[in-house]
Amino acid sequence: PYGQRFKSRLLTSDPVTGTPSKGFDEKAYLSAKQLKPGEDPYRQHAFNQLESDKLSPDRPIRDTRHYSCPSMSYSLDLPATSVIITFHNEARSTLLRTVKSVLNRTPASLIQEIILVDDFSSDRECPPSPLGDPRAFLGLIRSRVRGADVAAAAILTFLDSHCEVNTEWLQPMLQRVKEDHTRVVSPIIDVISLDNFAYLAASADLRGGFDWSLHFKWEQIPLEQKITRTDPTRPIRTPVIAGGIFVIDKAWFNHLGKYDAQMDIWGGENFELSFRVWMCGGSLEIVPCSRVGHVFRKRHPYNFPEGNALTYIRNTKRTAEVWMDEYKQYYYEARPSAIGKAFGSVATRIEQRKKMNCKSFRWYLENVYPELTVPVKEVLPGIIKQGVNCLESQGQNTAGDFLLGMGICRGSAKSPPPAQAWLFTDHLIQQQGKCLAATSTLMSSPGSPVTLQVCNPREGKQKWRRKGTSIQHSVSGLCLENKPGQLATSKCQADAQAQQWQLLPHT
Ligand code: UD2
Ligand code: MN
Repeated sequence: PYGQRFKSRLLTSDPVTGTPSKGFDEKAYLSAKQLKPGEDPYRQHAFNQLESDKLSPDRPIRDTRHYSCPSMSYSLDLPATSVIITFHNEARSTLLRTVKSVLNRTPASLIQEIILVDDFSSDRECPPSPLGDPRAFLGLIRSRVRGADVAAAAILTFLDSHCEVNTEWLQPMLQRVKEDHTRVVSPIIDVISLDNFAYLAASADLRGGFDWSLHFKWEQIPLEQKITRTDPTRPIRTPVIAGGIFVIDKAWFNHLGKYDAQMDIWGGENFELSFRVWMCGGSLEIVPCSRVGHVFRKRHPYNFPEGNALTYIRNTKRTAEVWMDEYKQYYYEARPSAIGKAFGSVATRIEQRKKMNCKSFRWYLENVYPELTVPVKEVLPGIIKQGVNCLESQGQNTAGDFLLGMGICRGSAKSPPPAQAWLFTDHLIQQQGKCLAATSTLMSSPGSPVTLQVCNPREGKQKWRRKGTSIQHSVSGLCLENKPGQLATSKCQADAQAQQWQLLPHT
């Protein structure tokens, strides 16, 4: 019975006895778990179950894709996938609608199977799960690994248990993974209202981001990318994925070490997987022509045996300890309650990282997520020297712009005149609240003038880093150059005199 799979139809046979069934009785399944009169419809699932129960499992939803998506064509031999849905005490109407939306909106040839992993639901009335009967909560992370391990297809597709997939949701994602098996791809996640179950289009300009406490947030794609984005069907590179809905090559998932099986219940696994994918040679992207709706909730409708805060700390702390190198200090600064908390052993995960020869977190920050600012900590006052000249501020012009130029060094490194004294913080080069900035809108094109602006630690134009004797603009990767008459960014050249800077600290 453990080998039984649902072949594009719901329960064609009893998973335990193998007896062919007369098809799946949706009505009986749904009516067995209806709300009692007067019961709070939000209590059990943290969404309005009454509204969900009213809707058909086959309800139509609006096609929310960009109008140029329907004319896209995809390979005729896309690989089939195993869809894996883990759930704990999911409402029957939402779970059934998730499964039926997949059956209704996916070509049968692309679905090898739909694997439902019942993570020890307390309301279970079904026969024992084909995956065995855990005597305790596995949590969503270990449940997904159980599902992935039995999956028969070469491609895995994960879904939450309260989703509705939209028109042609799967093809564009399978296409990307077929072209390059190291890509891990997500759809745009539309919003299904937790109050009335309306299906609402999400913005197509968002990607996954986070702060140093490892708190996930949706953020606007950087302005620079937005300006150069001419094709709205093109995938969006994302530093992290939200976690629940993605497609990954099974062999690649296994090669990368699946999930950290010592993470409990919920949370943090999306960072761990995202860092791992990027740092170990893959990439993460959001495919805008794929849309999947999801019911976003405001609270967890299930209990955490150790409490929800401690579990989140344990999971994110394991992530920080394995993947964030020296940058983990910023995680602890942002989440001091994690200091000293137990998190189990991460030895085998670190070993796995070494074996795969993964890149550093510094590499990740510089190449994948330069917009994440390192908190200002060390402040080194000093001068910035080239030959006999020093970088200096030169007042304001009549238009009110702050002027920057080179002038002969005066005083000493220890006691420079105020106009030649700079503070080098982790990212900013500043003087009395004004910061060096690559000012053109398209900062990645060489030749952008470098001037002074009022400091804003979140402004990509103002982010610099030292690289040997050069000063590199973090976002564009271009180098600060002393051009005749003005300072500008330029293609980095190790032997260019005009790009060599001595940073003499004022100690
Ligand atoms: C988001 C993700 C979710 C997961 C989580 C971080 C989306 C749309 N959702 O939270 O997939 O990555 O962030 O961990 O990106 N479940 C179990 N066992 C448990 C707890 C939950 O199987 O012990 C199931 C649950 O029924 C659901 C899925 O796991 O199908 C995700 O749980 P959620 O919906 O409560 O998480 P969500 O959407 O807030
Ligand atoms: Mn969810």
